[in-house]
Amino acid sequence: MDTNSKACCSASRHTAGQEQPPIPTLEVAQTDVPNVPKLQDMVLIQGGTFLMGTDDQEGFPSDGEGPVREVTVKAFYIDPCTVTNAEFKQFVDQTGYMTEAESFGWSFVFHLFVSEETAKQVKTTVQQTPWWWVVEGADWRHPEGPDSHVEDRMDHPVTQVSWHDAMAYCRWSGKRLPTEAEWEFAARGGLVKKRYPWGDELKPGGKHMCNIWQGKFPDKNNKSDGYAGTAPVKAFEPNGYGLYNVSGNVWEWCSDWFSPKFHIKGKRDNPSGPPKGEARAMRGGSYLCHRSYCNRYRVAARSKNTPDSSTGNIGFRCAADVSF
Ligand SMILES: [Cu+2]
Repeated sequence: MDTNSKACCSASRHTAGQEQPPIPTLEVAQTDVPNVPKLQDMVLIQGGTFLMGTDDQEGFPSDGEGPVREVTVKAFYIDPCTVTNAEFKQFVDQTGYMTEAESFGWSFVFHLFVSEETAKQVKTTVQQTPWWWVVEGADWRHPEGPDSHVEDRMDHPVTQVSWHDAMAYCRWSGKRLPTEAEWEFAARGGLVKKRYPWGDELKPGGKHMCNIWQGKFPDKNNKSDGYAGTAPVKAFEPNGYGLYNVSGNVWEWCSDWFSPKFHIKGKRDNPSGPPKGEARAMRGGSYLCHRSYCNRYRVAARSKNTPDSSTGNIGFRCAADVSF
């Protein structure tokens, strides 16, 4: 099999073959004055020039991981962690915001997490990635369907949030999504041309460094890293800049439109991606990534999804400008 054509481990809304209701309105109410970001809780990245991308043989050239190129980013702030369920709840409590999964009435849940009861109502799975089931009533509060809840994992990353939802949260918090270049600069933690945020070896000294899949994808996860689904946002060691879980755990939305080619000729000074597109970039891989199928927990790996899509393995991390 051509490994370059392997799909990523997430699923997009249009692949479910469901009839789509009209695009929901996603504006946060006008009366909500955006908060001032708490910069003291963020990591200041000084910016500079770095080697972005990879020509790694283990990579997916068709994703546009290469070529390795010099890219410059300006100074910016980034959150050490992805947004948690607790933080997202605060946003929803204050604004009454309704996510896209709630508007559509369903979201994608990984098959092993669906209860027997909920499984009875599942009619649709994704053809190319049959481990994604369309579950009615799945949303950020109920990531595995109506009979699940996040109350015992408020310090885990929020999931089942679309790119639009992430943008709404960013507006409310006074922050923004990082560009792909900023994300990769920060995720590398100061290391140069390394495969992972901590170095070139996946498990240095046999130690698990991130939350990905162990076992046989997609049916047997032996959880030797301690987790089948999401892990708390501060699980595992942070990278050299103090960022947690840039590899694995959940995919992280970036602000760029995704293109596998645009960056080859695009500007390399604070690049922000193509002017238009169909899907938004995501970085970092997730707890579903496995060497045999989707090793996109590498720091240069890329993926994409449509901005209205949500799954149980996509979340986001916020950034902010240095001056306001
Ligand atoms: Cu993956």
